[in-house]
Amino acid sequence: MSLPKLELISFKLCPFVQRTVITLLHKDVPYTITYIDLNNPPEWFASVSPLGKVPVLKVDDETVLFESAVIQEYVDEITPPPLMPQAPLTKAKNRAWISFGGEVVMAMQAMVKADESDFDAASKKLKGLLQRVAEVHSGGQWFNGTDFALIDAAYAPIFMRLHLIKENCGVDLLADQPVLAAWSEHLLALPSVQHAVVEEFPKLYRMMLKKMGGWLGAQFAD
Ligand SMILES: N[C@@H](CCC(=O)N[C@@H](CS)C(=O)NCC(=O)O)C(=O)O
Repeated sequence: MSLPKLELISFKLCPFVQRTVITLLHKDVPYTITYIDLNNPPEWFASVSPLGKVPVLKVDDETVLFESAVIQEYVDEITPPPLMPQAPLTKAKNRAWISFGGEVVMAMQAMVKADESDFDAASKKLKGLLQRVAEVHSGGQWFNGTDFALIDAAYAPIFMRLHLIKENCGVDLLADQPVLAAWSEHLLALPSVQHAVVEEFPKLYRMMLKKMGGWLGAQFAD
């Protein structure tokens, strides 16, 4: 089956873009990537992206797809065998928890922005969400057990950031979560996860956190 031409509009620091790149890499799908600066987007971006957000996937220069979970599923469906579980209930559960992953990302963003006095509350909120994820995780290598799925790709960007925070600030958000810590290790060992960000990602992430002016950013060495 011939594949359409795929162009992904990306921002180097976006965890939602990263979900889609992991899916593309994991399935070995040819694509091009166009980086924009979300803080200073090019004029054409507003007309291409209905919500003004990345990721956006342009298919055959014509159709624009947005929302990372939708892009993940589209890429998965045009490149069988599927990474999304096919049993209706498992599929629905995976979709629900992929969506929940978006809330985890938001809580993580709030935590990295928090100043010293708000940090505890923000990190507790994030830990509470992570606890909910741990409760529905299979306890195996991947979310559903033995098979890597789209949901694993969806959570990897979160773990990549939590890992950088742990390495640089000594704050381990997974300290009380052995199942998630093991999941994180498996995910971060995958080439598709490692190559889903630009080489300078750790530096860019550190710079972004420092620019945000929160307590965590101040813990990173200059
Ligand atoms: N629900 C969206 C979230 C995407 C999103 O929030 N992207 C951020 C960057 S990480 C963005 O483009 N923000 C620009 C804005 O909100 O103006 C998805 O899953 O694709």
